Amino acid sequence: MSHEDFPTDSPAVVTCGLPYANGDLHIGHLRTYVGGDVYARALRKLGQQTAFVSGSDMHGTPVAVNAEQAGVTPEEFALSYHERYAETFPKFNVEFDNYGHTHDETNTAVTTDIVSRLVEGGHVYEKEIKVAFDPVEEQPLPDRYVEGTCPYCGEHARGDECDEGCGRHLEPGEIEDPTSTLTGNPAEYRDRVHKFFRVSDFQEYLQSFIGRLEGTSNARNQPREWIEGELKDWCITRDLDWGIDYPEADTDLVLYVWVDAPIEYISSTRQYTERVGADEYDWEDVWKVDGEIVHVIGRDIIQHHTVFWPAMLHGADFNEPRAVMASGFITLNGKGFSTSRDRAVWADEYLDEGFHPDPLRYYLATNGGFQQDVDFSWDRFRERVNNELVGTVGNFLYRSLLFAYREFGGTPDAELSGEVRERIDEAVDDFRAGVNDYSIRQAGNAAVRLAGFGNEYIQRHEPWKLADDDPEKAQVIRDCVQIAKAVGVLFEPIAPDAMERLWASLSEPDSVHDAELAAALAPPADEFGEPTELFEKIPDERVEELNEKLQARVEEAEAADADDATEAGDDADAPVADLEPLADERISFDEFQDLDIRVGRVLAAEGIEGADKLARLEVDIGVEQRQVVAGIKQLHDLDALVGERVVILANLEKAELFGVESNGMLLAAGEEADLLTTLGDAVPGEKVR
Ligand code: B3M
Ligand code: ZN
Repeated sequence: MSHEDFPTDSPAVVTCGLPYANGDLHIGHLRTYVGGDVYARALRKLGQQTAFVSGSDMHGTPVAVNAEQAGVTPEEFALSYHERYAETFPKFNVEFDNYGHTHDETNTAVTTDIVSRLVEGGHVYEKEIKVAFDPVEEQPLPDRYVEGTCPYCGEHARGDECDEGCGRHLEPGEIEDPTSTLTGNPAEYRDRVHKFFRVSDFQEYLQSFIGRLEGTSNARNQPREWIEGELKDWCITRDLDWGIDYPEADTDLVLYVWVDAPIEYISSTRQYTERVGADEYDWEDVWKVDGEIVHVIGRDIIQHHTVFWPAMLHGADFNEPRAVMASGFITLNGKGFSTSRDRAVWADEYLDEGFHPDPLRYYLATNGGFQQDVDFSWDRFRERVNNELVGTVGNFLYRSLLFAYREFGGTPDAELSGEVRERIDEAVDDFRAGVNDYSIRQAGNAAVRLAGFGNEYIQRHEPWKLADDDPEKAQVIRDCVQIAKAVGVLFEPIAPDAMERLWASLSEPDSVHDAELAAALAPPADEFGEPTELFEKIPDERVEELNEKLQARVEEAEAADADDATEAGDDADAPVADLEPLADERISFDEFQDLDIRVGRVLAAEGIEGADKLARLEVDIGVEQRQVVAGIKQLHDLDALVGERVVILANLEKAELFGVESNGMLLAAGEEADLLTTLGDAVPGEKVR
C-alpha cells in the first residue's frame, strides 16, 4: 500500500461489513452497502483497479439465537438469509465482485490458516476464565445468550457488546448481574479454559498503524483512546456448536464469530480471484503484498476493525488496511429503526412500492457526510428526489439533450468552449478530491453541482431564442452535450442505472460503468436519438400514503407487544438519544438577551496533550479572536474544522481546563457533540438571537 492519492499502481479491495444472516434488510443496513458500492465505482472511475467484496456473517450467537427461536438449525437459517441477501443487493445495484459467506470452505480454510499462524507466532495462549452458565439448563451462555450490566458504564448490556451504553466490546465474564436470555434464569459464572489472542503484543504496532490509517475521522480518532490505554487480550473461542472449529484436535471450542467474520474479506477476495484468474486480479497480491484495503463499515464496529483486525493481520503476516470508512446510523423520522416494532423501511418494501434504486442510493450517499447520522423520512426523500434528482440533474439532461436531438440530431459541430471545459475540469477535480477524502457525498455532489451549472448555462444563453444559423446556438448546445456526458461519468457511482440509460441516449458504444474520468471531456457522438426522462417525480399523495402505512404498522406492532416487555434489549438497531425532559421553568426574553451568542469561524483546532477528550480552538468572533476549550477531541476531525462556522457563547465566565484557559463555549448538540453552525452566510461576530 502506498498512501499515495488514488489511483495508485496497486490493486484495491473495497469491503463492506458482513451482515449477520439473521433477519430482513432495511434501508439502515443499505447505507453501508450503497456507500461501499458507490466508493468502489468511484475508485474505478479514477482508473484504480478495484474489487468489491463482502459476504454473509453466518456464525455467532446473533444467528444461533434467532435460529433457535425459528426452530431450525443455524446452518439452514443462515443459508436462507444468505441467499436472500445475495439476491437483494443487486436489486439496489450493489454489485459485489464476490459475495460469499463465512461458513463456506474457503473461509474455513483461510481462517484455520490465519489462526494457526497466530498460534505459531506465539500470539495465542490459554487461560482459565469465568464464563456465564445457566445452572438450570446446564448450558454455557456465550455472548447474546447472556445479558446484564456493563461494568464500564453501568448501562444494560447484551453479551459481547455494550449496545445501549458506551458501545464497548465486552469480554466473556465481564457482564455484571448476568441472566440467561434463553430462560431469564440468573446465570452463574463457572471456570472454563479458553484461548486468548495477545492483543497487547501489538500495542506499539497499533499506535503506529492508527497514525497511518486513512478514512473517516471517527474511525481514525475513536481508537486512539483504546490503543493508548492498556490493551486487553481478546478471548477468541466460545462454548458453542455453531462456528469454525478452533484448529486443535483436542478442544471442542469454536472460534469467536469476530475472528472468522473479517477473514471473510480475504476469503471473498480469494474466491473472486478463483473465478477471474490471478492474471486479472490477484488476492494474494492485495492481502499479502501491497493492496489498498478499504473497509466500509457501520460506526458501531470501529473497534473490531481498527484494533483486533489489524493486530490479527499483522500477527499473521498480512497487509494492513489503508482506510476505514465508518458510517453514521440512520434514524426514521427522527427515531431509531426498530425491527421488532416494524418501524423500518424494509429493502423489499422500498422496491415493492415501485421505487427505482437510484433515488435511494442518491439519498443514502449524499444526505449527510458518511459518518454523520442521517434521518430518513418519506417527506425528505420526496423533496430531494423532486428538487435535486428531477429538478436539477434530470431536468438539465433531458432538456439539453432533447434540444440537441431536435435541432441538430445529436452533437452540433462546434468546439467546446473554454468556460465549459474549465467547469468540467473543476467538477472532475472535485470528484477526485472527494474520493481521496473518502467522501462519497462530495464525489456525488460534484455531478449534481455540474448539472446545476448546466441549467444556469443554458438559461443564461437562451439558445431557443437564437436563429438556427447563429453559431452561438451550436456552441451552447455543443457545450451542454459535453456537460451531460460529464454528468454521466461523475454520477454513475450514485445512479448507475439511470446513467447507463443516459449513456445509451448519447449513443455511447460502451458501458458507462467502464468509463473513466477522461471520458468526461471526450467528444460525444455526432448523432443520437431522442432522450428519455431519467428520474420520476414523487407526488405528495404518495408520501402521505407511505407515512400512513408506516404509522399504522408501527401502531399495530406496538399494540401487539405492549405487554411483552422482555424485548427491550434488542429493540433499537440505532441508538435513540435519551431525550431529557423539557425544562419546567420559563426564562424571560431579557434573561435570554443576557446570553451573548456569536457566530465564529474556526482558525485553528488541536488536541490538548494528555487530555483524552479536550481540544483547543482559536475562533474568530469578528470583534476579537478567542481561545476556547471543547470536549470534541475524539468526536471530530480537528483539521477539518478549520474554516468552519461555529456558534459560541461569548460571555460565559472564563475557565481553566487541563491548564488551558477557555474563553467562551462552543455550542454543540448531544452526546456526539454535533457542532452548531449557521445555514446561511452569517459572518463572524454576528449575534445569535
Ligand atoms: N456481522 C455485523 C455488525 O456487527 C457484523 C459485522 C461483521 S464485519 C466483519 O454490524
Ligand atoms: Zn458500557
